[in-house]
Amino acid sequence: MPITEAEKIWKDGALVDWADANVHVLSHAVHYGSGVFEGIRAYATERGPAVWHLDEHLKRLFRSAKLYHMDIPYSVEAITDAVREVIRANGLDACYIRPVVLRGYGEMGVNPLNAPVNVFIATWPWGAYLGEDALENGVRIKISSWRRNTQNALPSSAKATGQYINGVLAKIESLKAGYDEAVMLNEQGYITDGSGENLFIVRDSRLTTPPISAGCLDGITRGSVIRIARDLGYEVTEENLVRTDLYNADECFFTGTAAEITPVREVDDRAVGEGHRGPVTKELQGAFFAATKGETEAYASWLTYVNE
Ligand code: PPE
Repeated sequence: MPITEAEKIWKDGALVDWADANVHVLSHAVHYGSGVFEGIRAYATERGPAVWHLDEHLKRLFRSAKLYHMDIPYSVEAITDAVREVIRANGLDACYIRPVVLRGYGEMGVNPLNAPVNVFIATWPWGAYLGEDALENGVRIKISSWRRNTQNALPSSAKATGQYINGVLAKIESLKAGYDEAVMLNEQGYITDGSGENLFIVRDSRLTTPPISAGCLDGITRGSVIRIARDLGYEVTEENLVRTDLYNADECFFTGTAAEITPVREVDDRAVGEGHRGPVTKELQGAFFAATKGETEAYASWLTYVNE
């Protein structure tokens, strides 16, 4: 979807104009996908913009970088300050935040170790990921014919740019076939995640989501939803799912920073439950969005207020 531009981007320690946050075409990351990134959201609250789970996202960013032997030349504290600074500079209330750490310009060849590491943090307003009415009416998804990359090829615990070319194949296939999103199976045939979302099903008021070991990203929204659901009294299990578990579910929904909690109303042309957003999904959305606005005391520590 088209980007709504903001004014500034943080680049290697300073704010630069949006148009000047560039990389050279011969940067290592352009050719070999050697970057790691995060997707974070800030929400509007009564106390100004607040970043949702900033600490957890930055921890994952540093873990992803470590896996690929990229030394981020800033501390977690410095990146935390930079996120706050760029949101303030852009005057944004609610926004999406995209830190990306990449192997830059200097040498060609697969060996990344001599390429410099560049850090960018962009922020811009980003609405509902899967379309404006998706949060209420749900999306139609397809089980992809493309398998999810296996753990010993591209480890799904890292959020690396190059790994997303796997999701790109699945996403294209689903869109060309007239669906909104794809879900990939792993080589064993178990459900992993969507091209940019984790997945949950609800059956007899019990929630199930695939375990991280199936090969899905260890989603931060997934973690928040597990906690919120348990606090609401639901049983939540992490268990391998096969495609028919989706067909036979009472409810199904995606979680993700961009997708938030998006109901799935149809899987492979089969209506899930009643074919529209179910009551458990709706309840979880209510609790989730209240927490993002700072309205839930129990989850207050999940927010970092930008102006305080
Ligand atoms: N699985 C994948 C493959 C994934 O990319 C995401 C996030 C998730 C699960 C959910 O993780 P979390 O955001 O921590 O709850 N996808 C990010 C990028 C989407 C994009 O199109 O770019 C996001 O949601 O920000």
